[in-house]
Amino acid sequence: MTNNIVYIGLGSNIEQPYVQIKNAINALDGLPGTTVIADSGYYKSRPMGPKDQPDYINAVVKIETALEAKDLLTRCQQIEHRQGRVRSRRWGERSIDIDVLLFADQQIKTDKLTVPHPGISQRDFVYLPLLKLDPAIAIPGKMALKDLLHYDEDLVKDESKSDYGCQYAGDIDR
Ligand code: A4P
Ligand code: MG
Repeated sequence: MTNNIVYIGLGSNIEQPYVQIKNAINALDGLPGTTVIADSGYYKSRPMGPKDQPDYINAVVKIETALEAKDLLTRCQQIEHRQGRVRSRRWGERSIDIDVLLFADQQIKTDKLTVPHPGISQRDFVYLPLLKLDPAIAIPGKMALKDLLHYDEDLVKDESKSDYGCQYAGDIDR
């Protein structure tokens, strides 16, 4: 069986976001044939989309998995469901959102799954934690993420001083 390296994005802004993220990471680690190898730590940012909702906590994890992409997505949606995810308005508040950002070097476009996730290079709450885990990471079919962003590497090393909306918010104790 082939194991693939996969990056998963997590976000939460209601019902104890720090706990939601930590619980979702532990749930990912418990999936069949799957191990969480590294996490980015917590990141905090103002909401993208409607402003009348709480700030978000986000994180990215690097996992190794024997699951296929579509099965991993189904498992992620089951974890969302178990953690009380309710689909409300677009870009609205949620207890947990789990997105498959990158799946090895695969490029997938089906009704249910687009990989690489199309929002990576527009969302600082995704690319900052992703670059922290792997500053040289490449987007399959494109180029190095940091080149895609015209990204200043100093900001990755010291995001507490960044001008970006997204700030590092502590280690995940898991
Ligand atoms: N889907 C397709 N590709 C993927 C993929 N790579 N990973 C499909 C996960 N799902 C994928 O998902 C809708 C459908 O996308 C799924 O059925 C799946 O088949 P969803 O989780 O219900 O909704 P969504 O795509 O997450 O869209 P939503 O909820 O409108 O918004 P976003 O884009 O997730 O944004 N602000 C901050 N600061 N931090 C945040 O994390 N998140 C959102 C939600 C808004 N503002 C935010 C944040
Ligand atoms: Mg989602």
